[in-house]
Order: sequence, then structure tokens, then C-alpha cells
Amino acid sequence: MAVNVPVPTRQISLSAPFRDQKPGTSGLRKSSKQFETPHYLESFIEASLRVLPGVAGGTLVVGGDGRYGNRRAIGVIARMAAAHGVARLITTTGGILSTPAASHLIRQHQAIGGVILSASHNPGGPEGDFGVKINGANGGPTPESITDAIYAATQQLDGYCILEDAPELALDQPSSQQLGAMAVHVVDGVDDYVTLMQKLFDFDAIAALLKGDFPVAFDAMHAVTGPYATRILEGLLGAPAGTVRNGTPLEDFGGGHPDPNLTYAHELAELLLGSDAYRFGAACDGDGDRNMILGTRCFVNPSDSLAVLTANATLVPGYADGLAGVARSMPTSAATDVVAKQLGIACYETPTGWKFFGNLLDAGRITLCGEESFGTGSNHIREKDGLWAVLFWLNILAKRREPVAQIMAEHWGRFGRHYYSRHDYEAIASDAAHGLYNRVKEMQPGLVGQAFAGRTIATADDFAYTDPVDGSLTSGQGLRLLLNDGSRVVLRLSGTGTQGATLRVYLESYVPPSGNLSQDPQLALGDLITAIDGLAEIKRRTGMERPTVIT
Ligand code: VG1
Ligand code: CO
Repeated sequence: MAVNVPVPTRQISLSAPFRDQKPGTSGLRKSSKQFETPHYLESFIEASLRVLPGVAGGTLVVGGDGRYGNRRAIGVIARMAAAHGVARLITTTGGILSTPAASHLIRQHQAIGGVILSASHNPGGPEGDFGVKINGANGGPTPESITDAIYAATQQLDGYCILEDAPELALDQPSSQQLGAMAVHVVDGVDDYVTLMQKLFDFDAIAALLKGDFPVAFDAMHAVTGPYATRILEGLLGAPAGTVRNGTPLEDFGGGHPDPNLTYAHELAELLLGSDAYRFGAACDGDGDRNMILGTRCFVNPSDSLAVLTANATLVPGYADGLAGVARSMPTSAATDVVAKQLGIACYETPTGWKFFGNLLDAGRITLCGEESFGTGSNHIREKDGLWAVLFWLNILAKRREPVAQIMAEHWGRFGRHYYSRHDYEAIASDAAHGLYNRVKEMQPGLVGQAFAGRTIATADDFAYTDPVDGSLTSGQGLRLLLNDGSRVVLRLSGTGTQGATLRVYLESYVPPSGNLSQDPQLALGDLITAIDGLAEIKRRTGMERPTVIT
């Protein structure tokens, strides 16, 4: 392959291409061990650099969530970028860069894209997972046309190009360095992101809230948001030291699972749900794009969170002029749809994965979007943004001065409540998962009109999406059973797991404002839970008595 940089580069031959480099819901995600296989990381980066437009002479952003393998990968990517003629590489001190901050850096520096090193909420360390996400010039995950092309390139790869004998990059402090013909800028990964947040939110109002009797607990889960949250919450907003827990990024996240949900962030959940000590609690995931919101004795379901942000957006300076429209992923509850309807704005339903929001955001059709999997974001960047959601909530709380639980009760009293739950069956045998899934898929045509949980199945399909901006079609996105009263059950197989398969069962049922708004969701959804187990034989086929994670 032609290399036009005047430095020693080496063409390394591969004896056979790696066949298992198909990107999933969010990039290539495999075990750390797999990524340590000689040439494995290099193969995927080579394919990406061949496919991304504008590499030669362009600017590339690289950084990650600090997990095991982060620094080594930055070194490899830098040497490969130089060999491919990248003019300027932007990386961060310590290589620490959250996914949302990376999205912002790409946009700010008009980069051709970025490489984000993270397996997100999956555990890290030598025994954990590693991942590579390729983002495009808009700052967001590349669309399927690009990820498909990258995968196709990995299938045919016979070698890759890398700079030879380059010194290790010094990442300890901001600096400018040279790697062959490529300039390397090491910047503080927190600064620009903080400036962006200050433009969107009323920091004075939030600071005033936090000065009063308003203790907050934020759990960074030993992952990437520690430095960001400490600077913003304890630094700029004046929250007391200790507000940010587990704030130092560790290569193995302290042995934990950096997934902000009730199972893996249970210490925080217990603080908020089991005592009156805190008024507000939040946690973010490994790479900082997810958020969990809690109030005193109140868990805010992510689907509801998006609906509350939509309904209260004009309280926040960055959204004071109102919203162009909103979008949610298909499995996310329709709570936001109801708010959008009242506001008279469009609401789009997309497949799972942030890449599907990109075109809608770029075209100015939507301002806010979100997923049931603790992901919320807006047009300020092209990724979901954990700390942004936390600040959005704090800004609303600073204006409304009501407890989180009261805000939720008022919301349901006005719009009705979408009882919602997701049941995950993690790391089950791949055969069992696919067998179960395919059987339900085959049964679907015959299910319409059948009784289900005391209702009738009105539609049974496999979700497909036509992008309203570029017309591209994405099919096979989840099996839906839509019932005659608006309830539904969705089955999906995860595209981010690395062990066996993970089955996700999404359950939803709507109660209007006049109905019973204060039930336990598992009880409210009990008949749907029983009915889907009967139909799909989940317990029998997975051999599991209960889900691994219930949200
Ligand atoms: C999961 C979530 C999905 C999210 C994806 C990436 O995918 O369900 O909503 O976009 O993770 O999130 P899956 O295919 O396992 O259901 V993250 O925080 O990795 O960037
Ligand atoms: Co994430």
C-alpha cells in the first residue's frame, strides 16, 4: 500500500484476515485478551483508516475511558495514523477522554473523525473487555454504510501500515509533539467539554441550589467521568468534596461493572432509595455516555427521564427556545411521544444505537433524543451524554425547587404513566438465545388476533426503519408484540455483549392520568411478564429462573 509520509513505515503482512471484526451496536467490542492477540487491534484500525474519508491530511481525535489497554492502543493508533498520512492527531492527558467529550472535540476541531477506546459499560481489565468505536466528522458513531465497509475491509486485509521505531507519546501533560510528519497535540480532555456545559446550563442557578440543603451523590464508578464530574460539581458548582464518589479512573474500574443501573450501581441506589440522606443521585458508565438519575426514594426510569427533559426543556438556557423535535429508540417507552404530541413537535422512533439519531440531529429535525438503556442526549454533540443529563436534571430542579419524586408524580398526573421494565438475560448460550428468538419470529405471522395477557395482539413484526433523511433501510431490529390497549413486549438480542448471547425483554403498559399511577412496575407489568415467558419459553430455554438485570 502506498504511504506518502517521509518517515520509516513498515508494511506488516497478515497471514490471514481476522474474520470476527464485525462492529456491533456500538463499535467493535471483544475481550481484552482478544485485543491483545498480535495484529488484532491493528487490523481493525487499518480497515477503518482505509474506509474513513479524508484520512490523508486530516485531523483525527483519539482517546478512551482509561481502561486496561487504553494507552497501548493510543500508541498503536498514533503510529498507524502517521503512516496513513494523518496531518494532526488530537489526544488527551492520560489518554482520558469520555465519549461525549470526544464527540465535542471532533466537531470543534473539524476532525475527519475519532477513535474512541471503550467497551462502555462492560467490565475492564486484563480479564474484562476492550472496544474501539469509530466516529465520523459529525462527531457521532459512523452510520451502517461505513461500519459495513470497515467490516468488509477487515475480511480482505492482507496487511497494515505502521510507523517504525517511533518513541512513545508523552501523555502526562498538554503538549505538542511530532510523530513522523504528523503533529500530535495532547490537550486537557476536560476543558472544552466543561466550557460547552457552561454554555447550555444555568450554572449560577445550580450552584445556588447546591448551596442550600441539597446533598448530592454522584458515582463515577471508577470510570471516565470522575475528572469531569469533580471539576464541574465540586469545582465550578461548589458541591462539597466527596460528592463525587469513585472519582479516579482505574484500569479495571475497581473490579466493578461500570454500568449505571440498579444492579451494578447498587451502592448509590441504596443511598438514595433506602434513606433520606440525599436529594439527588446520579451515576455514569465506563465511557461517560450513560446516566442513571435518582431522587430521594425515587428511581427515574430512563424512558421517563427523556420525557421529563422534553417537557421541561425550556427551563434550561440552551433549550429555552423550544425543541425542533425528539427521537427515541424503538424499545424506549412512548412516554416522550405523549409529551411531544402535547408540544406539537415531531417524535421519531429509531432502531437501538446512537448512530441512528445522527441524521435526524444533523438535519435539524430533532433537538433531544434518548434510549431506555440510560442514554440521553441532544444536538450539542452527536453522542449520548451522561453528565449533560445530570446537569439538565439539576437545572430543572434548581428552577422548580421540588423533589424528584414530586416532579415524577406531577408528570404522570399530566401525561399518564408508561409502566416500563427491561429484563436482561445475560451471557446465555448462543444457541438457546437464537433458538428462542427465531422461534418467536417464525410464530409472529400467526400471532395477530391471538389473546395475550388478557388483551389481543394487534401487530407482531420485526422492527424495520427507513431513515427519513437519507432513505436507508435497516431491518431485523427487534421482535415486537403490540397489544390492542397500547401495551407491548419487545424481544431483542444484544449487540454489545462479549460472552454468549444476551436476551433483552422490554415490557411496557400505559395508564392514563385517571388510572393507578403508583404501582410497582414489576407488579403492573406482571401479566405481560408471565405471558411472554409462556410464549417464548424464556425460563425453560435459558435455564434461568430470573433475569440477570431488571431495570
Ligand atoms: C446497548 C443498549 C443500546 C446502546 C448500546 C451502546 O446495546 O441497549 O441502547 O445504544 O448498548 O451503549 P445492546 O445491543 O447491547 O442492547 V454504550 O453506553 O455501549 O455506548
Ligand atoms: Co457507554
